[in-house]
Formats: sequence, structure tokens, C-alpha cells
Amino acid sequence: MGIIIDKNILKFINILRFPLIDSTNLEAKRQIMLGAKMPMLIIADEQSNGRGRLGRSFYSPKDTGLYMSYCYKLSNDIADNLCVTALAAVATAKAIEKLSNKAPLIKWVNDLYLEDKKVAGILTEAITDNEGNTVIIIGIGVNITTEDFPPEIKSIAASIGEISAEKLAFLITENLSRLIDALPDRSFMDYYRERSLVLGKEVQFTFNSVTKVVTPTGIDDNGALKIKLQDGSEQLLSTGEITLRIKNNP
Ligand code: BT5
Repeated sequence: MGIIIDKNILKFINILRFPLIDSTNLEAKRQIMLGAKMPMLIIADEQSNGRGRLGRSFYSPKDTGLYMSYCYKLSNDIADNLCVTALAAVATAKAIEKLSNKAPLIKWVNDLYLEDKKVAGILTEAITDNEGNTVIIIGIGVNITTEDFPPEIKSIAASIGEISAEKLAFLITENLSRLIDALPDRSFMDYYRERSLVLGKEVQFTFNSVTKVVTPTGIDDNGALKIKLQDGSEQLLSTGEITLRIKNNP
């Protein structure tokens, strides 16, 4: 397909591969506490305990998806979880687009969608290593050829179609590495906004078990979502403890 992977970037990355692991993010934490070299990329063919946000799970069957965690030591302080998650969504969407010619949309803040179904999710975490450094863990799960989803997600999940999981992992890693270097200028946020699935649409916003119908009107450079409530007032959402659901598509 003529995709060129920048080996110069990969050369400096500590790459660990597992046929089966509980969760690449959990393994990342274990490796970080053992003093593993950073930046580090962990890839698994299957996860027995793939994790989503807020204790949710990410279905990760064998050989039909990409399950990876990219970890790096924080070198600047402009990298809150929200912004890094937005950056990771851009890195992943661009890599998928390059390899499959399909253009995923981004559902704030961490999901990629194709034709109104979720094809990828991102879980960003931070941990302090034994030397006191903050290490960011970007966990990315992509459904590549998964077909038999469990009943509870059958209607909301889909796959992107046959592409190489390894190429996808390396392209995402290359994109991540470049975008993290350019993080302070926030140039990736334009792409993030252009690809937003929710801007201008009526969505349900759930917080602390209260659901309201709102319209997202913008996304600021830190990844926070501006929403307009039905009474016309506006609010900026930046906490991760939010579930956005496209109306009529739970
Ligand atoms: C996410 O959470 O979508 C973050 C997923 C991150 C997964 C990667 S895989 C590599 C790394 N290691 C890990 O252990 N995790 C990361 P959230 O936004 O909370 O969405 C979770 C929800 O998505 C679930 O409650 C389901 O409704 C749905 N879901 C679960 N598995 C899915 C799948 N394979 N495809 C689409 N939707 C799924």
C-alpha cells in the first residue's frame, strides 16, 4: 500500500509484544514501576481485561484488533489528560485514514466512530515512576476485523476492516511521537474539531446520573467541550466523568 513508516522514530522506542495480556495499560504500569526504558510501546494480540474509562471494559478478542499502550515521560506541564486524549484521537484517526481510506469521526472525548458506530477507544492515564517522573500512558484499542461483539455492544460497535495491526500500531506511534513534540502549539486541535461527531448536534450529556439534552458548540484548545443548554446558557466541560450519547443512538 506504499505506507512508509519512519523507522528513525521507532528506533528509539522500547517495544514489548504479548500474545495475551490482561491489559496493555496495566502491563505498562508494571513495566514503568520496574524501571522500563521510555518511551515504550506495548502491543498485545488479545486482552483478558481490556479496560475503558470509569471501570468499564473494552472487548479485546484475539487477533482481530489492535490493543496498544504508548508511554512517555512528561517533559512539559501542558499535558493534562483531556488534551493528550484529544491528541491520541487525532493520531489514531489519521493512521486509520491513511491505511484504510476511511475517515473516522471523533466523539468527544475519546472514541472514534465510523458510520455512527464505535471502532476505537482511548484510555489515557498517568503514573508516577520510582524516580518521581510523571509517565503518561496512552491506551488505544481499535476493532480491525472483530465481527462477533457481545450482545451489550453489538448495536454500537463496528470494525474498520482488514488492515495490518502492526502497521497501524507503528503509524499511530509515529503520529503520537510527532504530535507530542508539538503539543504546546495545539495544531492538532483543528483536525480534532473538523472531525468532531458531536459539534452542532443535539446530544445527551450525562453527569452524576443526571441527563440533559445539550448542543456542543465548540471545542477549545485544551480539548474542553463548549455546550449550550436548552435554556440557552453555556457551559465548558472538561471533566472526564461525562458520558455523551448521540441522540437516538445509545
Ligand atoms: C474506552 O473507554 O473506549 C477506552 C478503551 C481503551 C482500550 C485500550 S486497549 C489498549 C489499552 N489497554 C486497556 O486495558 N485499555 C486500552 P470508554 O469510553 O469508557 O468506553 C467503554 C465502553 O465502550 C464500554 O462500556 C462499551 O459500551 C463499549 N465497548 C467496549 N468494548 C468495545 C469495543 N471493542 N468496541 C466498541 N465499543 C466497545
